[in-house]
Amino acid sequence: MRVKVSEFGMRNKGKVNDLRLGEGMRALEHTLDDVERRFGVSRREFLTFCTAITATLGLPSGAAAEVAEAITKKTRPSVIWLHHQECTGCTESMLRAEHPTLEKLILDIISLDYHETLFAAAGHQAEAARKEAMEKNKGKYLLVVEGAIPTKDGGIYCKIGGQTSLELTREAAAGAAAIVAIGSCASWGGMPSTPPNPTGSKGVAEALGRNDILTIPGCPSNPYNFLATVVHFLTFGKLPPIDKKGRPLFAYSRLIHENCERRAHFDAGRFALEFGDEGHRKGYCLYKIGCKGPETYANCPAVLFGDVGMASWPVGTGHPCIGCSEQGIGFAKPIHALADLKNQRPPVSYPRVAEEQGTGVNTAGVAVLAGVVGAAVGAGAMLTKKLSSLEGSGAAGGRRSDDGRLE
Ligand code: FSX
Ligand code: SF4
Ligand code: F3S
Repeated sequence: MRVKVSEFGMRNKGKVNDLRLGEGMRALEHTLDDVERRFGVSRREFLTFCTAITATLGLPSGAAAEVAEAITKKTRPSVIWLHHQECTGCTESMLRAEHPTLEKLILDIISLDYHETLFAAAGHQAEAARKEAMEKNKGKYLLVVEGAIPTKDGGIYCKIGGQTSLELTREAAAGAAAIVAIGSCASWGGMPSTPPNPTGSKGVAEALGRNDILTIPGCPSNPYNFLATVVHFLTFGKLPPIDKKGRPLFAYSRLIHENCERRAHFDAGRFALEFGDEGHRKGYCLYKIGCKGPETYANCPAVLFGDVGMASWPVGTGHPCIGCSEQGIGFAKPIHALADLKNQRPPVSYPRVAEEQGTGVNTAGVAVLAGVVGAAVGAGAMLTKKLSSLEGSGAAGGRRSDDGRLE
């Protein structure tokens, strides 16, 4: 079993290579002897992992030594993992990584004391184990919640062991050191909350009325983001900094559009117009077939997904991002609908891919022409009027509406 840099994000490779193992890391050498046996990786691979995860978390390279020390020396934090309304995809994506090392790492650095899907125990035994773990680790355990919480009609639409999801979560939250909502369902309601939301599904923070819950949205969530969050908790005894929606800044502070490998095509006006057309086959930008990358905050293009190699994320494989991690976008906005462009617009100076190059005049061209003639005859107002009628008639070509659509 080998840990590869790609497992922690190919896009971090450069950063990892740039990092130097400092004094702190060398001082740790003697504590690394057990690494091979415990994690099934060589010491070098383990240190590479520590520097990669440090880079992912946006920490200075020196912190890699602290991360390595925490993973090798600290007591594994107790984790109680609850399931509510969801498909278990978040657990599955964590466990079914192509390289089982990721799963091994996650399960080796935490003490998973209660997890309904993975537990061998059932019924009263499982309930007793949950209560015992909560009691034994009171105030110290990490509560991970997967799935939305139904709140309508007293929350009767999801019950385990006779208790509603809401009751179970309240009970477990009371003694938790920190709470992580994993997946879009637990973060903001996700798919179960899709209108008309018959069970009144809510995310954990809303259901509990708290604003200190870390959310890792995504359907499913990316296991690297969970792993990085746990490593931060283990190393520093607290969760990483979050934004207003509870998302860790290291993973959700940038729009997908800002890191997308197809961005150059967007900027150059080269778009797929339908699935399988020339632009799609050539790997052009997927904006016009509904990509929500311009309005979705996540690090998918940077950390990738599923360990199947380069380009293993939705847009990389040729499918527009559906905004699965973004409240109000995923499962709410139609997949084919155009994304709202938050801070970038497709340029108006390029014709569409489907249009013959070199035909017609585009808006920018008309504007330049208007400026030259206006200066010459000193009749700017008149020309502005003419320009609008030109655009209105469609003669200008390439005119875009406010949402960036070509008209
Ligand atoms: Fe939801 Fe995750 Fe989607 Fe499924 O748990 S985020 S439905 S992948 O399983 O909660
Ligand atoms: Fe990438 Fe989508 Fe942005 Fe195009 S619209 S650059 S495919 S994120
Ligand atoms: Fe989801 Fe879009 Fe990332 S669909 S997995 S947020 S690329």
